[in-house]
Amino acid sequence: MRHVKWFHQVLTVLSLAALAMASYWLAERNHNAVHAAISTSAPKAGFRAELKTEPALPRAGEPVSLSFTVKNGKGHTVRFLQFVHEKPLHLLVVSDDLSEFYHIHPEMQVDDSYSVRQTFPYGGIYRLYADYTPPGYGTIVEQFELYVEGPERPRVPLYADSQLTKTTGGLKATLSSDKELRAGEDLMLRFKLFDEKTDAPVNNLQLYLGSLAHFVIVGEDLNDFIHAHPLDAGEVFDPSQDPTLHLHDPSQLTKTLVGPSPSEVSAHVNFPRAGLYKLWAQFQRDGRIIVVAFVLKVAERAPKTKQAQAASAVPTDAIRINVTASGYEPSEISVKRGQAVKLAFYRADAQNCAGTITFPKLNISRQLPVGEAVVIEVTPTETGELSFTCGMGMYKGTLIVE
Ligand SMILES: [Cu+2]
Repeated sequence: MRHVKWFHQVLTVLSLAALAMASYWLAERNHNAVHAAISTSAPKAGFRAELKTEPALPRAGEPVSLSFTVKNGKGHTVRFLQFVHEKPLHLLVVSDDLSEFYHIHPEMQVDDSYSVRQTFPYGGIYRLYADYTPPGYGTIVEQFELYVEGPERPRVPLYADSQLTKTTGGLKATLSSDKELRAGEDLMLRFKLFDEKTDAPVNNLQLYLGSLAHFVIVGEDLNDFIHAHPLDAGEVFDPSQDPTLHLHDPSQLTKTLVGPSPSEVSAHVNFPRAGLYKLWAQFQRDGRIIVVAFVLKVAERAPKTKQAQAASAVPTDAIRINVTASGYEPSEISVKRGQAVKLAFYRADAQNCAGTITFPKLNISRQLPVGEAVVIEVTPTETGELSFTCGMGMYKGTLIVE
């Protein structure tokens, strides 16, 4: 009899332990599921994108829906995102060793989210960069870390390329820079493109999402992200500008190049810090997207000369306007009609188009070198709004003249 009692006690203890372990396992699994996608960036201009994945815990080799819902500072869903480069949202995805790269486009859904299906080939950590533009605001890039369950592949170590000519997809690309690759410098990266077979300069590039190329650059710690585009695309036919065409479907509004393409494309880039960066250059040719990747080593910032220190100083009687990755801060300034006002634009880091400032109504256009305070003096003659924008009209600011 005593044995039976002892046996029951052991059984109870064992089943309690099993129960505890099962609930711990379940909690752990649920914990992982809920947190498969973690946002790694702060809200910008009050906007925040929420990422939901379906299934909640993505598995390698199985399709997963990535859904983004953009909310404004009041927590309201932003339904319509501005079409930039022909898409409302650009999603750049890299594996955490930077050996995998995807550039995909979530589309608007009936629930006002933006969703795209993706299949991750391997398990592990991926970094997602959601690049979107709320109407009337500058471009915002939010980062997410995504954990994918499943077999992982060996990590690919990151080494700087010793030679900067790569051949892929029938295209030979040579990368050069107008200056030594140094952090904080305004650099012009140039890509010379040749046909792999003939070695002749290419002349049949096509526009990809309205641009001759897309450059995506990610720093080795995954936090630094640059999405750059060539400034000049040559002569472009834009159906949305042709009044004889009554086209409303965005897919019919694709811009096309007129005539042969240039064989060189270049873009302004500024690396925020020293270290290794991987650059993916995307070109379109014969209807195919060709991705050429380079690993670049960026040197430390040049020590600031006395002259540079002086140039970066903002005069005491000027209004300082910081030019950052998400636009102008402040973006609205109240001024008095008939009174001269000094505006000191200071660009600490660079996004492509923020290198120029324009006051269209005043016919003012100035370059904004990184690290230099550029003072523009205006005397508004009329009350109302006086707008200023970046070179491509993506960043906007307003002088409220009273
Ligand atoms: Cu895109």
